Amino acid sequence: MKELLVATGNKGKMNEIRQILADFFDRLYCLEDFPDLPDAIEDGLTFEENACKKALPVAIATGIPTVADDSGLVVDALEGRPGIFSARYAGSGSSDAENNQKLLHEMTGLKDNQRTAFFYCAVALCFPDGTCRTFCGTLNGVLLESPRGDGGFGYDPLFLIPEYGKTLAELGTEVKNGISHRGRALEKLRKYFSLGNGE
Ligand code: ITT
Repeated sequence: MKELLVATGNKGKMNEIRQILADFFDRLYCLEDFPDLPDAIEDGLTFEENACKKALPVAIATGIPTVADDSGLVVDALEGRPGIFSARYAGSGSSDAENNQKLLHEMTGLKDNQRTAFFYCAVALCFPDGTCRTFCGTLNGVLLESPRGDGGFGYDPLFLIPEYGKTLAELGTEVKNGISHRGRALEKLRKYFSLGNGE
């Protein structure tokens, strides 16, 4: 039986990951199935490092292969900020709305051609024996001056995909998963399992 635990406290991510992986595993667990696990300490310097820090202790504690996603928005004109600090850009415990507000403030006055950015996602797959692999994906876009759409989560309402003329919050989860940083990273993970690895 193919089992996987998805170690994230972010409901938006969990929804997307569930949609992408549900048909592939016999059982997908989430952190709520294991309420006594300690919180991850995300003090790594890269997305990959933080993804492993979230997944490895959980895999070891539960005995179940575990994935975690560390992701964020990388803005060219802000020298890569907010990057690995995307979830807490406006301060620890900040909401998506507060982070978006701060981003808009930092980007005030930037012209269209200075508003390019990409999302980066590192997915770590860790096993109870202590081994880990990572898979990454990116998605390019342009940041708008005001939010559009109410789907998705995080910075989605500001993130325009020029090819579609829509923000990620306007595209719907299925389309988003087909093109997103997270969708691409998880596609690589699916391929890894399809080749008979990790069983
Ligand atoms: P977990 O660590 O529990 O998984 P988190 O939200 O703290 O949840 P991260 O540390 O990886 O996760 O931070 C990711 C942040 O980057 C997230 O909170 C959003 O602000 C942003 N982000 C990542 N992927 C995104 C996406 O697909 N759409 C919009 N914003 C995204």
